[in-house]
Formats: sequence, structure tokens, C-alpha cells
Amino acid sequence: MSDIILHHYDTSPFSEKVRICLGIKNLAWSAVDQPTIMPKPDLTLLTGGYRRIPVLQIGGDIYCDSQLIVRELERRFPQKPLYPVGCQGMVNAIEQWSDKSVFQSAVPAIFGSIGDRVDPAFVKDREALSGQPFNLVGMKAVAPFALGQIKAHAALLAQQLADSGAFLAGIDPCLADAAAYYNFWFVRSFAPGLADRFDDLAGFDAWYDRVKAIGHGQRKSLSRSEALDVAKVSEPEASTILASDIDLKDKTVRVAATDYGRDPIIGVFVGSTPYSLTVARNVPDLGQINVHVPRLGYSLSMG
Ligand SMILES: N[C@@H](CCC(=O)N[C@@H](CS)C(=O)NCC(=O)O)C(=O)O
Repeated sequence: MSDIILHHYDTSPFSEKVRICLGIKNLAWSAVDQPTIMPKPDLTLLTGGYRRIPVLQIGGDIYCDSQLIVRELERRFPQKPLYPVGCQGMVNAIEQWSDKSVFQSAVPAIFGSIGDRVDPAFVKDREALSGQPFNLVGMKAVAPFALGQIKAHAALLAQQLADSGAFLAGIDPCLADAAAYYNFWFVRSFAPGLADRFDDLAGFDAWYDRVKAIGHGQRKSLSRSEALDVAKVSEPEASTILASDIDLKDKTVRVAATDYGRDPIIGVFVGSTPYSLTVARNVPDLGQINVHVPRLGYSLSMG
């Protein structure tokens, strides 16, 4: 069994970013399928409340959010770098741009086009997730404009590819490619016929096909209960705390996403890096689980 466990579902776009990164590194990993809507009892048992997908588990360590997951994969498995030397700034900027800006165009483009076919239970769940109505009428109205935005985003990539070559940072793929790719994959797989090819954007579709061909590395399946068994028999890695966070050591804190899916994780503050915060939780039957969240996009308050 591989040490890398990814809690995901196949249709999740943020998981596709991570899966392509696993492919770039050609890593062996175990896929645990989680439900697409709440409840997700086996996931929230591990995370302490965080419900979003993807979540990475390595033994008794749980990493929330794709931005932290890819950073952790890089730390533990540095071969075939996701952040090539000299390109880190560009890679981080492309990831932020894709996760925020391109994603915000992809959602109305897709749901404005296929909205009538969406399961009402999914609509209800996503309203609870965002705290806002799932405005299908509004998404339908803006769908053509959102599609134009998607193409405008693709044009930015085509411009870079004209200079960079096969991939965004040169001859080898990296996180920039995985991050830039997944929203187009999301649109093309969920709403076929909408934006299948961009023939007039030289180089774009050939790049898209190259990233798709990278694949997902060596994937196996693992059941949700087997993933819990792994947590049960594992100890989390030792953590360190930055000097600037030392006052928080051993205090009970709550960390939560600040955009949507804000369910808090409550635990004892045990670790920090410039990129992440770590809380320890004692879970009946599982023992100590350390949950890591990114700093960016997350809040910390006293529990
Ligand atoms: N910033 C988060 C966003 C994750 C996200 O929005 N994931 C979607 C699925 S792709 C989600 O969790 N949707 C609600 C759900 O699955 O319960 C990340 O990068 O991981």
C-alpha cells in the first residue's frame, strides 16, 4: 500500500490539479472516494470538520486544501519539481489565478449550461457550502460571458506557451501546468460541446493534450475504512513552530477557510511554517491526528 492517500472524487476539479501533480512525479498513491455532498463522516472524522475535497492523508497527518497538498507532495517527494528553480513566483501566481479567477468563470459557464440537469440534492448542498443561493437563473444569464472569459484565460496561456515551449515553464511540466489545466478539464468534461477545442489559439489544445497525457501516476483504490485504519496505526510527524507563533503553542485554536466551506477545525496548536498551520486532535479510536491547513485563505482564532 502506498503512503500517499488522496481523499477525493473523480469529478472534483481541485483534485484534478493534485492528480496531475501525482502524475508529473509518477508517484504511487491510494485513492479514497468520498461523497460529493454531505454527510462525509469518514472524512470529517479525520479532518475535524473540514469537508472540502481534496484532502491528503499521510499516516496520521491530514493536509487540507490543494494549495497545501501540492506543497507537501513537493516537500516529501522533491524529484520532478512542481516549483522549478527560477519559476516559483510564476508557478504560485498561475496557481492563485487559476484557483480564483479562472474557477470563477468555469462555474457559471458549466452550471449555466447544464444547470437544469443538476441533482436538486447537489444544489441544496452547495447552497449550504457557500451560504448563498445556487442562482441557476443568474448563471444561465452570464454563461455566454463566462465562456468568453474562459477563452480569454486560455489566450493568456497560449501567449505564454508561444515563448515557453511544450509546457508553461519550458520543456518539463510543473505545478503551473497542472493548475492552469484543471479548469479547462472541468469545463470540457462537465459541459462537452461548450469549449472542446480552441482552434484559433495556436498551441493551446496541443498543450492541453500534453498535460492530459501526463495522467495520474500509479493509482490504487483504498476504502474509507482502510484509510481510517492507517490513521489508527500511525503517529503524526513531529512538528516545529515558527518563533513568531510561539505564543500559540499548546493553546486550543480554531482554524477555518475564509471563503466557503468554513466549518472550523478545533485543536491544539502544535506547528507552523511560512505556508501552514498545524493543529493536533485526539480522536477516539484513532489517536492523535495532526491537521494542516494553508495560511493563505484560512483564519485562526482562539478556540
Ligand atoms: N481551496 C480549496 C477549494 C476546494 C474546493 O472547492 N473543492 C470542491 C470540490 S472540487 C469542494 O470541496 N466542493 C464541496 C464538496 O465536495 O463537499 C482547495 O484548493 O482545495
